[in-house]
Amino acid sequence: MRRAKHLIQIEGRSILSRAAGALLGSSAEEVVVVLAPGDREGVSALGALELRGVRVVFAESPDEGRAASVRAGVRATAPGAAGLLIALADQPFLEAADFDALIRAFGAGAGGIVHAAYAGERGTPVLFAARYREELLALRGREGGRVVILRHPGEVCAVALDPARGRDLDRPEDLLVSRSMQRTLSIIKPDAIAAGKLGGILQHIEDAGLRIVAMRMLHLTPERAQEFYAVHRERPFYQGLVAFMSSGPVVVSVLEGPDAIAHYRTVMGATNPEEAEAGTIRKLYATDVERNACHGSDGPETAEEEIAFFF
Ligand code: RTP
Ligand code: MG
Repeated sequence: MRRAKHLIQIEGRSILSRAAGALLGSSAEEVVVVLAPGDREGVSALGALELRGVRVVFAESPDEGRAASVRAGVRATAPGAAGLLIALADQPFLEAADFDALIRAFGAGAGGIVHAAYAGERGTPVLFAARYREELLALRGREGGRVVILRHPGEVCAVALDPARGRDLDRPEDLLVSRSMQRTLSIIKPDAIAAGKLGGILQHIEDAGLRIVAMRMLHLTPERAQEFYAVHRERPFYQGLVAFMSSGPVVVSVLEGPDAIAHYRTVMGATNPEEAEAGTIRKLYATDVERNACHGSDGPETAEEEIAFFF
């Protein structure tokens, strides 16, 4: 792994921290992170995870290849551990449940070596029974756990995991897509529905490269509209906004795509249609600054809250 790769951020968190956090949430008894010697940035990327029990060790000879990392990690684990699960920082989308699936299969006696499989292909993480400890400690150079797996074909068991979560960041194009993949909440407001613009706006959204991954038509009560727009409680337009948003049906949807949050705000245009750029939804369909056809989340936290509000 290139020196700084584990520091790459996805949605504000390094891939190292994401992977270590998922492991910490699993039923693994201890989590050891192996870093290159002197990798202070790696240590600080882990931040509070260290306080929560993630232990950091440094590879013995960083230039040797992955064997040195495997050895350092194996050496650092408790000698009494029943198994050793080897995971990589560059699979930042795996979740605690994925690691648990391997641990469960191992606990159920599926085999002495349990590895992830993605669409039938062998992949990482891999869980080795404690009896392979010495073989792992004997790895040298660029050898990895694979060498041990190939030596014991009869002991190997595969656990199928979702390829989307198991994808790694070896290819730069994966990174470009995954780094910015986001979800945002859209509301097509009562004015646009009443004017028969729902179909046009949805088409506009899809043509802009946003994928509609969930959708529902509903009629907000004044109470729900108040709650949704609670941040604007003190604003002079609040009462009018609540009355408008509960005046007729709306269509709420979850949009997904690269940089979906900012991208959808651009596609919508400025709050006030008079200031909106040509070709934006609000320029095309909004009536005025209040009856402005659509809503889109304004940041990652609000997107998460607003999606949970409706779905
Ligand atoms: P939204 O939240 O709906 O996506 O719109 P926004 O971020 O562009 O605008 P925001 O400032 O959050 O305002 C929320 C909604 O309140 C109505 N509004 N009325 N009468 C007014 O001056 C006024 N200003 C805002 C609009 O419906 C706006 O979208
Ligand atoms: Mg807003």
